Amino acid sequence: MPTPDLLDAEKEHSLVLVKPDGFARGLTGEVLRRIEAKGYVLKGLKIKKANEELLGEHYVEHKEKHFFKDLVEYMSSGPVVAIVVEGDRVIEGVRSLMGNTNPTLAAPGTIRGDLGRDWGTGNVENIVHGSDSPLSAAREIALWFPELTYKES
Ligand code: D4T
Repeated sequence: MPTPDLLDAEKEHSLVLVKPDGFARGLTGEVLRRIEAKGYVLKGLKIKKANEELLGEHYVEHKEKHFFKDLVEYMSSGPVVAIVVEGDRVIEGVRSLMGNTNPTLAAPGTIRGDLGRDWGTGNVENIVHGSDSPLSAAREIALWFPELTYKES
């Protein structure tokens, strides 16, 4: 069995997803380019077709929301690219790069503002996800990258 990759527990990480719309539109490279150009470091990267179980865990805070079923359907409609990103204040930094959740309202200059729009599907197709807190990041990295473990530096 291969040795698991190690993450430095002293450093901050965010779990980023290029969502099915972003992947299908060929925007994975553009998302990665912006994250790397900002100076963050990629520590894990994979293409994965998420199932309902994984997405139920990932979006556990939204389980009771009216949009949950449609959200899971959209997120499982095609492959996503899951990325572990490292850097000081990377969680805030990635969310700043992403912009407002609603791509119609997201500011120009952000990923969602420059590349996203409402496609009339009824879903918020907003290209990317980024963890919203250190606690969420740890939970989400464990879900999407169970093979990654933390080392103390
Ligand atoms: P994620 O979690 O995907 O990075 O998005 P945000 O952090 O920007 O936004 P969120 O948690 O509030 O929403 C999660 C996810 O649900 C979709 N959504 C959201 C939706 O389909 N309808 C809605 O009304 C809202 C608020 C979009 C993102």
